[in-house]
Amino acid sequence: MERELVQLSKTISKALRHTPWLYELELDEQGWVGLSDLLEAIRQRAPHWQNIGEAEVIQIMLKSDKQRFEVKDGRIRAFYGHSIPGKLAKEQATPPEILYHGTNQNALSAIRATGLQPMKRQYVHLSMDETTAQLVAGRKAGRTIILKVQAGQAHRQGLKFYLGNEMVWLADSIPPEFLIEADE
Ligand code: HQG
Repeated sequence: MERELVQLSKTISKALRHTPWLYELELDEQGWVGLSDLLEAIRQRAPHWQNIGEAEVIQIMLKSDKQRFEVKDGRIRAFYGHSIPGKLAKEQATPPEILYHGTNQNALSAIRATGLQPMKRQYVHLSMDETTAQLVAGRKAGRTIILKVQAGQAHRQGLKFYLGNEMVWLADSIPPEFLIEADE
């Protein structure tokens, strides 16, 4: 994706996941804001964004490697990744038997002790396949660690799982007994 669109995508992520108040936006309990309100806020952000419209947002959604945003009925929201205070309501669902989490060596001993925690975000993020987990882990410094998450078993024992997008599942936390280190 062109640099300009990547920059725009990052700004939209900030507005919809982390600091909507800096854009004078208020997310509803499922994370939606009016698309025109978002566009207005972005246009005011920088002179070269004065003509940004729905077309550019759609372009980002089509061209991006990840499905980050959802547009529906004149509204837009981020599928996952939120850090704002006030946990958003996500749709509960039955996860696949196995999910994956990509992390790094530095986090491993804490994860072994306390399980996967959401840290700065609202939810723990889990990947549908190992390749995606590798990409997630690759964003961080340190040796990559891929954890297999026994999601089916955890769900049967009462843990809640939520839909992010087609590749990302969410959970409140994952206790260590449901985690398998890949080379075990
Ligand atoms: C680690 C990106 C210590 C966890 C990605 C991770 C994803 C712990 C880090 C999405 C821990 C949090 C989210 C514990 C977990 N002690 N560290 N108990 N439990 N951790 O960035 O999952 O490009 O908040 O392993 O692709 O890496 O933004 O979460 O390393 O889908 O659209 O704490 O963000 O998508 O890091 O990534 P993050 P994540 P976007």
